[in-house]
Amino acid sequence: MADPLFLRACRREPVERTPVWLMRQAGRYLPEYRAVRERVDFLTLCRTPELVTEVTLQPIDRFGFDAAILFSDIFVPVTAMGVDVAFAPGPMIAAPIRDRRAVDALRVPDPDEALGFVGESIRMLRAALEPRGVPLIGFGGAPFTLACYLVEGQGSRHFTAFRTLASDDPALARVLLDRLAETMIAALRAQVAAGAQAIQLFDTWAGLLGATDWETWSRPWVERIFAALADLGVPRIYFASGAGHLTPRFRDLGADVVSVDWRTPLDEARAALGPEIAVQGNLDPVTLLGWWKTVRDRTDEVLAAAGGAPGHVFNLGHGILPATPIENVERLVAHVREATS
Ligand code: 1CP
Repeated sequence: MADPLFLRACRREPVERTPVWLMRQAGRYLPEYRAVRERVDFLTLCRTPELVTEVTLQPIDRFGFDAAILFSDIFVPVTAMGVDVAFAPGPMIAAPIRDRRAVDALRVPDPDEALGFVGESIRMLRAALEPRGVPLIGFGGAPFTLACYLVEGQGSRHFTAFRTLASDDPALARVLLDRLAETMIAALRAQVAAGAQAIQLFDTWAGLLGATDWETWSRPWVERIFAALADLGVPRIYFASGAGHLTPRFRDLGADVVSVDWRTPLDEARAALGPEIAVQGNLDPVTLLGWWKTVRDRTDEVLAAAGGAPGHVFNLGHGILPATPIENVERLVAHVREATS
């Protein structure tokens, strides 16, 4: 059997039609996901391989997406570093990491020991996905984005706490980022060893940074992670939101695919990235809350901007919103299929 469309598109090989999946495709907009969450809390769900498998497959079986993404969270490996994280619904850090003692206390966990449930989930998923012909994406958080939450303690508009720490005590900020990068390298290599066929690195908040600060506080650790995955031969995808001003800088990051948010048209992203990087995206998730006719027109605009050249994976510009009507997702998938075959 030929390689799945998604993997071929990531490698910029020709495909019969454009593959489609959506960030956060398993989640609260699905009644069957909410039913599982009524029974278990979020972290218990992430730590139970049978339930991870069930909710990861929910959107695959409902919509026929061309890729599955492991159901987990960027903070799952962080819990294994010895950080007390709760979800409400976003991550809440019981004791924000703000001084040398807190940074020194962070362990770099052995994923086989501390995150065995992730490997087990991936093995169960691969067995279930193989007959469906659907590949599995593993993922992790980029050190800058993880550090934003760890120092702030929770989500924030500006994440001033980490950015102030970086300016007041750059040496300490670097130790924190080093520790996070080491953890992510081990966790992501373990995901691939268990069967993940591509890796997406979420640097959601990178767009907060100006170009110089992104070069100083995000790039070195993302480069290190991608370099440490290079020998595994799986596509490496980088996602940053609100990062149009940084896109030309993603050319030599070690990413095979750049996931572009809705603010930057894909033809502009492609021009900035050059011919050797595939693009993923980039419908505005808010579009899916409106009339189908608008969804269709905007989807056609995304496909036109992606152009005919190989190397496009259709996706949203960020995660699907909980209020999204299911019918729009069904029609979106059918439309991308029909319009590109
Ligand atoms: O059921 C619930 O109440 C929990 C909601 C939820 C879900 C469904 C959280 C808490 N995480 C997840 C799953 C999740 N998180 C996935 C699953 C795979 C998928 O289907 O795509 C992924 C890839 C993530 C990644 C993630 N978590 C990111 C990066 C991606 C992004 O969307 O920007 C970030 C920033 C987080 C933190 C986080 N965890 C949960 C929430 C609600 C948040 C965001 C909080 C915030 O906005 O600051």
